[in-house]
Amino acid sequence: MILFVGPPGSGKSVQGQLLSARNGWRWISAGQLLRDTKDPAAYEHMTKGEMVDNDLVNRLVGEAIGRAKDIVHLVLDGYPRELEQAKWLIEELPKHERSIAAVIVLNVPNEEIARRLKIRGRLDDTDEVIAARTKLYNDETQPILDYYRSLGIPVRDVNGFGSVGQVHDHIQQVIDESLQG
Ligand code: B4P
Repeated sequence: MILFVGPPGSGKSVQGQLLSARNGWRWISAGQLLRDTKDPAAYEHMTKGEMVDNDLVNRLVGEAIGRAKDIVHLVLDGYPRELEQAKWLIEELPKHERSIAAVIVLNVPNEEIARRLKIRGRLDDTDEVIAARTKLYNDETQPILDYYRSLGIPVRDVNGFGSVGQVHDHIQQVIDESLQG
């Protein structure tokens, strides 16, 4: 399993889908799973840029991993978003006979993020909500990366600024190295 971590607008979903399509893997997006539930409570949190309850997110992610049992590699995008989720995943994966091969961290400057999300214009892409989501990302991500590093899981930074194709090529290269190594 490959994890995609990055601030809102960094291209996690775009790159996760591209990578999965190219390699015959499965893309699992926590945000998309949540939007698909049409759950009113989750929806309210998401439109404010807040984290949705762990119980719901964990259940959705666990079920999605379970449905992908015949797929060689999974690309998990937007999960974990806090340390508790990161620990839950480590406990959950052996039940599915999976492990984390690499964590890809997509780095993109704030001005570029603002530009991308303005173009996309999703309901949670207002200035105020983007600021809340970015703050949450900055507060919650480092402990997750430190935790995974402490377990010996490769955490690889990738420059997410550039064309979709350029970023994809870089990610593919980093993943090929991680899967070989
Ligand atoms: P997500 O759906 O994960 O939304 P996101 O962080 O904005 O990333 P997304 O993947 O959609 O955007 P991307 O960067 O690919 O989460 C939404 C909400 O769900 C969260 O705020 C939270 O409320 C909730 N949630 C999700 N996961 C949760 C969890 N684990 N626990 C609790 N709550 C959770 O792309 C953005 C835009 O950039 C796109 O329009 C794209 O076309 C463009 N783009 C991408 N790459 C580009 C490039 N190279 N150049 C130019 N534009 C590019």
